[in-house]
Amino acid sequence: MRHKTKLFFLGVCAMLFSCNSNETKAKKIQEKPSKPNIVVFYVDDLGYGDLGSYGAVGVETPNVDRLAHEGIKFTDAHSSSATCTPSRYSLLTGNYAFRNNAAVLKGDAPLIIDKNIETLPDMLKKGGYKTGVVGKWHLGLGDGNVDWNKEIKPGPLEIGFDYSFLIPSTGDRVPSVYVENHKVVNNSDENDPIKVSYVSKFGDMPDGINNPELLRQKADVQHSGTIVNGISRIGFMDGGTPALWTDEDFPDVLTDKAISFIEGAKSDPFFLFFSFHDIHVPRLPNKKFQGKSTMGPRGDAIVQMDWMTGEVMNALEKLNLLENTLVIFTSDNGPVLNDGYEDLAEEKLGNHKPSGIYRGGKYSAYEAGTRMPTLAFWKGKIMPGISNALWSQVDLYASLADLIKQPITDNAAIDSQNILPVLLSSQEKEGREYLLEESYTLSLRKGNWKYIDPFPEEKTIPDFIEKVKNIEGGHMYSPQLYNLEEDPSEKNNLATQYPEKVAELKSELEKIKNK
Ligand code: NG6
Ligand code: CA
Repeated sequence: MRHKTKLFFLGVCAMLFSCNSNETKAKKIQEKPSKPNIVVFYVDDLGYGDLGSYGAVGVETPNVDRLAHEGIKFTDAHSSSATCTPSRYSLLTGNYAFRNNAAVLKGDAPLIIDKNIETLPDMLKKGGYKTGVVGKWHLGLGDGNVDWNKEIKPGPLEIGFDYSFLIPSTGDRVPSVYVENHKVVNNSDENDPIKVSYVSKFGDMPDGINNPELLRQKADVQHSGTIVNGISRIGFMDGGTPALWTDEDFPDVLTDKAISFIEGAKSDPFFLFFSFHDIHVPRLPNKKFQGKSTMGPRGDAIVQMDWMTGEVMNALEKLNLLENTLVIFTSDNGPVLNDGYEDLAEEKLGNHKPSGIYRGGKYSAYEAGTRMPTLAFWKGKIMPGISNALWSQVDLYASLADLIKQPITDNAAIDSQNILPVLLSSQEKEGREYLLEESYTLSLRKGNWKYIDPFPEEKTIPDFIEKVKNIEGGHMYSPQLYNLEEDPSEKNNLATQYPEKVAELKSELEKIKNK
């Protein structure tokens, strides 16, 4: 009897012990950081109003809208800047671009990201990720005087990416060739080396000024350099005939590369930065998409971008990765219609409003410069909803570091704030207290207040934004203050009415500048 009791007692103990250890195991598994794949769809020049789910008319975007309906649709998420290079710089470094004077780069500019800082892909790689970038780069390559016929570095592989397939600068800048890892693709003719100049015309290739009869789209003077594929570009190039791209192939080429990267990386967690050429100029959508909107090439390029997004999502679904992949969809800066080429973007606009209700667009200090259509999708993990939390793409660094529980190195990502809860739930309202918007000046948001820093008297306000681009730049010699709650379109400057608010935001801005 006694013996039996003892056995029973021992048995219960063993059970309890094993329960306990099971519990600890379960806890441990829970505590293990989740390492989902991360895909960032980064569209070029897509405005707040350019998607069906954000009110577009004249163009349908069912694939992207699916992410909006099944994930979080953000209404107050921002690119760091109203132009491309600075926004990309901030996203990949977690630092504001003004700290590095990062501005729109020429096509032969050296890499502007310091190899010694820990970038977003560096951080993710340390956390066990395979990292890849496919598409537009525009952050410079090489360290000055790049030779396009040799190894091109430093570039993405030197700042944390395992794989890169690039449009090196922009579609409207030479060289019009793809760069895969360190090499130009198909640069196969030794007797026809690639040469590039941003100073003057050279070589035998025709240009837009001397051979306008060869052009498929008329261009402004800046875009009247070397003609490739019937389109004149910014800058001059010669050689590399077998390597020259055909713009209409971008959707297939880039989507294939993105999907192959995913297929090759799927046994590790992976990070894919899929950086679209669309809907930047020159807008030359593939035949599959021509005439698919009522807005001409700009609308058709939106359809093309939607298709590319859908193809990558389908690939993730086929590979059974949707429940283990955080997808973020956003754009690098606000919309522009006429950005150098005559492609009927203005004429065919109809009732479509690329900036939605917001004022300005690309280059602008007003909201449409940086307020981006932004979505977060993660099947089974993120519940559908709309979020008006305030956050910036510069925050992706700290937020993704928290997601995968990877510490941030000292002095890295100094401007990035952890807004992970906002990224994962529309119920989480607490975004940033202050948000910086970069344009040709700096603006600061606090809640619904928006302050735009004036230009100093001695600096000339760039007038091409209004004059050439037909966009309200919002750059002035006096301070501006708007209350976006009552006045989302920034029509009533309240700076003289609320001097103390101006002073508060100005002093906060100074603190950020001097950090
Ligand atoms: C500008 C180009 C514009 C575009 C832009 C960069 C003018 C006159 N020209 O210099 O066409 O290429 O640079 O666009 O503005 S971005 O999206 O890469 O920032
Ligand atoms: Ca852009």
